[in-house]
Amino acid sequence: MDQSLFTYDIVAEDPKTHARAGVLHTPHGDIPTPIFMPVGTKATVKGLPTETVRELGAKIVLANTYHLAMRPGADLIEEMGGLHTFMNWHGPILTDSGGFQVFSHGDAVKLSDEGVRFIATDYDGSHIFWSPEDNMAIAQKLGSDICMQLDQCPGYPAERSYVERAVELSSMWAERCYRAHTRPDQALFGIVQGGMHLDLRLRSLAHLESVGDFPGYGIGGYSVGEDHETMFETLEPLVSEYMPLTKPRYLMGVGNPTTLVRAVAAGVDMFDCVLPTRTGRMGTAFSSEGRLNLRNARFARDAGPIDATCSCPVCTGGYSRSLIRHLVTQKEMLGGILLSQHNIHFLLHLMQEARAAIIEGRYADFVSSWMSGEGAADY
Ligand code: PRF
Ligand code: ZN
Repeated sequence: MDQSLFTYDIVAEDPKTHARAGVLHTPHGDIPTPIFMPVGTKATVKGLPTETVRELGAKIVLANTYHLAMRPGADLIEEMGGLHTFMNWHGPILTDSGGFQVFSHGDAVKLSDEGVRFIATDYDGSHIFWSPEDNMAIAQKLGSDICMQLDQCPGYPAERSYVERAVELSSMWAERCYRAHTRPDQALFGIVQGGMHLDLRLRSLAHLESVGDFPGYGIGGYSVGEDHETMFETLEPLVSEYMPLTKPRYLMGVGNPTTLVRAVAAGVDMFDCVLPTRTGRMGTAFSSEGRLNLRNARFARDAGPIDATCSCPVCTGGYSRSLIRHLVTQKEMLGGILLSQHNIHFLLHLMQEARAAIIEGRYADFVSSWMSGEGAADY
């Protein structure tokens, strides 16, 4: 498959860490890396009009094939002109495969060599079967710029034999997705699995490299219940020593600010997570002082912004902690909307700062100053 539209230029490499700054080219625009990608599972970054998402500085958003295939359906979206037109976002879009739903659905999925059978517990309870080919057909109808292979994400802790089987299945499916994927204006990324076992991760990676020339690689199966140190024990060597230098590396489902800062040092380029929007809707803000719970009574008479060091439209626009506390405790929808904006800005801005530091060759200092700051304490 010709994937020549998706070249990845490395712009700078940090001298003391494995961090790099790059530009990933896609048909709907260029993506500067490292980058955080806001999640719009059901064709919407919850609560935010797309122009707001763009004004916050997002360069690419996520959507999910499983959820969109359930409602409103891939045929309908195709009929409406494809996902970009449908969701009124004309920049790059990445669609995840449904591999994470294999994990989050627990007992409501049955796996076989042939594919996944989901019991659609979050919709109408219908049973649907997806082969890797079905998954690719859906992704190609949606027309995202980047789609992900169908994979199996094991939880943690898990028996080694279970993780080994997940690698085997994901490898087999990678091959079938690769063969079934034919859209030259859409990139297909393989996904490295293997849990907390470096040898299994390397087996998974070697298999992907033998399948073909993927224009990028997802790193799945982390942030599934393990602690940070356990994650970095295998993530760090995997990324810094073994993953191909010239391809973008996407750490899936990770949005913790401190984890982002450290993973960039290991050489990760792309991240996505529901954390900024999901916790925002619950009243939580990222800040230079760590995580803040805006429901707390100590903010009742606080006239200041969420974070005095933040340049987001909420913090510079006159919205006080006092007002936001009132909104979230009263379940007024503006509370979650404002916090989602602030939190997305926080991660986009963190990655912009990281990129500037890499380009100036001072990323090691950036990491140490982040790790010693108040903001890192909580994460
Ligand atoms: N696979 C897929 N999507 C994902 C993951 C995965 O392992 C994760 C793991 N944190 C998040 N999203 N396909
Ligand atoms: Zn802000």
